[in-house]
Parts: sequence; C-alpha cells; structure tokens
Amino acid sequence: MQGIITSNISNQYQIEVNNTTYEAVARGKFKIGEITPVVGDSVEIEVIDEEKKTAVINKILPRDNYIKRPKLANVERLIFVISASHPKPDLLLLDKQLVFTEFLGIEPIIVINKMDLGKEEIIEDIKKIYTNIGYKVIETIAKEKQGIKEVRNELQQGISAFSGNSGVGKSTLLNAIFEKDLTKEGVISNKNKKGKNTTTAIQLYKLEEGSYIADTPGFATFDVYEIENKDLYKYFRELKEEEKNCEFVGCTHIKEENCGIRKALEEGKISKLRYQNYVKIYEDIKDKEEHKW
Ligand SMILES: Nc1nc2c(ncn2[C@@H]2O[C@H](COP(=O)(O)OP(=O)(O)OP(=O)(O)O)[C@@H](O)[C@H]2O)c(=O)[nH]1
Ligand SMILES: [Mg+2]
Ligand SMILES: [Zn+2]
Repeated sequence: MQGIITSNISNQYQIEVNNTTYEAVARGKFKIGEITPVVGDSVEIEVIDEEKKTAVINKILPRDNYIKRPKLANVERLIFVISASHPKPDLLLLDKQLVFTEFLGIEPIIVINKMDLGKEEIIEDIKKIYTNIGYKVIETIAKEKQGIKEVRNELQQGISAFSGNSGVGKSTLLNAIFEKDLTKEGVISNKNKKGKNTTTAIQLYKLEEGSYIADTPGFATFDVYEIENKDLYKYFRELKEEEKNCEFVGCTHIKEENCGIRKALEEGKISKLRYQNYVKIYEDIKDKEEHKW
C-alpha cells in the first residue's frame, strides 16, 4: 500500500492512505541507511493490524525535493508570510527564503498579512519590488478572513508549506483557509512562555484530494549556506539577468568596476533593498565559509 506521511514525532509516523490514517514505525533499516522518512514522503507500507490501523514503512519513494530544517519532502510551493506590522516586514529573511526556493526549484508565493496594521506606502513599495520581478504577492487580513480565497486558490495541488517569523499570522491564515481551529486538533500548537499559541511540530493537513498544507514552526534558519557565494546572484532573478554585462569573470558584483549588476542598480532597474540583501547574504555566506575550518 502506498501513502503519504502527514506527521512524525521521533520514530512514530502517521500515514494517510485513501482517507484512512495508519500509525506506523519505520523499519530498522532506515536508521542504518542514509535517509529516514520525513513528513511529505510518499511511502510504501505494510499493515500490521488493520483494526488498530498500525503499519510499518517499508520503502520511501523517490523525492522531488527535500528541505532540511524543518524536515519536509516533496514540497510543491512555499508560502512566505510577512506581516505589514507587528512584527515589521523582515525582507532579509524573505530574500533568503526566495533564494532558497530558486535554488531548490520550489514555487514561492508571498503573503503580506496584517494589512489592517501596516503603513500603506511602505506596503505598496514592498509589493512593487516583488511583483516587478515576477513573484506573486497576496495581501491578507487573516484575522478578518480577508484575502483568504486568493491564497486558497494557490493551494490546489501538491504540498504547500507556510513559512515566516513567529507571530506573522501563519496559523491564523491556516485556520481561516480550513475554516476551523487546527490548533485545537492536535500536536501542532503549544503555549509559549507568554501564553501564546505557537507552532511546535510539522503536520500536513489535507485541504482537498491531492492537496496538503503544512504548518511549520517557520524556516527561520533557512539553509542558504549550501550555496556558494560566487553563485548567489543566480538565485536573485533580476540580478541573474544583468550578470551578462559584467566585465570580469568571477565578478562578485560588490566592488568591481564595470559590473553589469551594479550598473543596473545605478540605473534604478534593480531595487536597492534587494541588492543590499544580496550583499548581506553574500557576506553572511563568506563568514560561514571562513569559520568552517
Ligand atoms: N491585526 C491583525 N492581527 C493578526 C492578523 N492575523 C493574525 N493576527 C494575530 O497575530 C498573532 C499571531 O498569529 P499566529 O497565527 O499565531 O502567528 P504564527 O505565524 O502562527 O506564529 P508562530 O506559530 O509562533 O510561528 C495572533 O494574536 C493573531 O490573532 C491580522 O490580519 N491582523
Ligand atoms: Mg503558528
Ligand atoms: Zn558584476
């Protein structure tokens, strides 16, 4: 039988097979082998007890992609949630995450939540930056269920995962999409020190046939560090376009004369904010490289 892993806590897995959930463990061989099953994996299972709905995982089917932190396989799209205010938009994190989706070949969607709180001009500027380079941006007020249909429309097939800083409204968005309070259903939520509900584990929720949504604790430490800094520009779409105009092979696009990317920046073709984040991430990767040894 074939199913999909919808949750995993240590060696306990929930597998969904045609609307039935089995509790499964992974065969011992997975511990020895290189890969362990993770949420999002399609797996072959062997039923141990049909009445108790217990099973073992025998095989992991080939993955489309794999995200390390948090561990998730076969993600079709990532929805990056920022909030217009409280907390203020974290565009450095957003750009890091966009680099990551470009790197992995996952479709990104940007949601600006808490539109009731933000300053309009600032939000318009942010929206322009990202729509100009071809990203889909959706504005929402999750608390008032505004913009929810538009988000839902994007989640028609495959696995989608929500990501973003704590407090931006990911769980509130999910509850609005599913029209129920998911945090009351299972293990995903814990009260933190301030008594707020905060997401602690990954769980896939079935939205409709063939479409699953993951609420995650956030991808705050997104691993851009497996990208070499000399390649970083390739994952900034608009920078990649201009690189052909750089004079020097191996141009870092930071200090060089006759750099096509810096020229485009001066001409206003590239957003200053995006370029600044390129430089920050570049330096970040460089620091990590130097401290590796
Ligand atoms: N004003 C306003 N508040 C919102 C909106 N959406 C969510 N909130 C509030 O923001 C707070 C945080 O929302 P959550 O949905 O828990 O945020 P989260 O991203 O899931 O946070 P973590 O689970 O900690 O990562 C809650 O108090 C929500 O009620 C919105 O559109 N407008
Ligand atoms: Mg949450
Ligand atoms: Zn250059």
